Amino acid sequence: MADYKLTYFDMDGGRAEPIRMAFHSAGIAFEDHRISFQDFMEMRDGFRFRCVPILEIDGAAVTQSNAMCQYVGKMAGLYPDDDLQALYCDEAMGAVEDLMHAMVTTFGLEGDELKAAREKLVDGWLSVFLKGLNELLERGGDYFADNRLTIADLKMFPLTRWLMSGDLDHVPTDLVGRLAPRLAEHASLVASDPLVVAYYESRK
Ligand SMILES: N[C@@H](CCC(=O)N[C@@H](CS)C(=O)NCC(=O)O)C(=O)O
Repeated sequence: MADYKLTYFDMDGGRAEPIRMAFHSAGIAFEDHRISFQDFMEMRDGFRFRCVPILEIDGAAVTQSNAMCQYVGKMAGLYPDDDLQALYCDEAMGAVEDLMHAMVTTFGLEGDELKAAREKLVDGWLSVFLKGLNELLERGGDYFADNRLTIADLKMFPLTRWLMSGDLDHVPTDLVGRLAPRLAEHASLVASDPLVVAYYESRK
């Protein structure tokens, strides 16, 4: 078995979370290397694209979280075999990436600047992406692809949970429920999946 080391921020969310859950589900041991923001600033020049997550496989670094999701998702049986279903899975993961990029533009802002940026985000790209992701669920049923839990659901769920948590200033906690009711239901479904429950039990 290869030696896996996944480097990311010390948070139960973000781009590394679906990869951690997939490793856990596959029963594949990996080093869950969690770093502080200060660590990141010191290390970032050594990262190929100056960002995380980084997956090292036998010491060789790989970047791009969706590629990692596909790779580990396949090993965990969480990625569709069927090409069309794989396309649906990838579409959802790509949309989540784009939404994350839109959200990041508001990070680091404070006070009135943050409020204005978040309100613009809520009325603009956040609404667009929530409605679009809701549509993907209307197409796919309860899940994004393959009529079952895949790595795309594991990528979406931590973000939905965050958007509904109240931890993001000026993002109303009922926004997801109002604009994307299927997505809110999806978050509950994924949260109660035995795979996800077992992963968070293992984190206690
Ligand atoms: N396309 C990359 C994007 C990675 C990315 O933007 N990572 C963020 C953390 S979630 C990051 O490292 N941000 C710090 C920075 O850009 O300085 C991927 O999917 O892995």
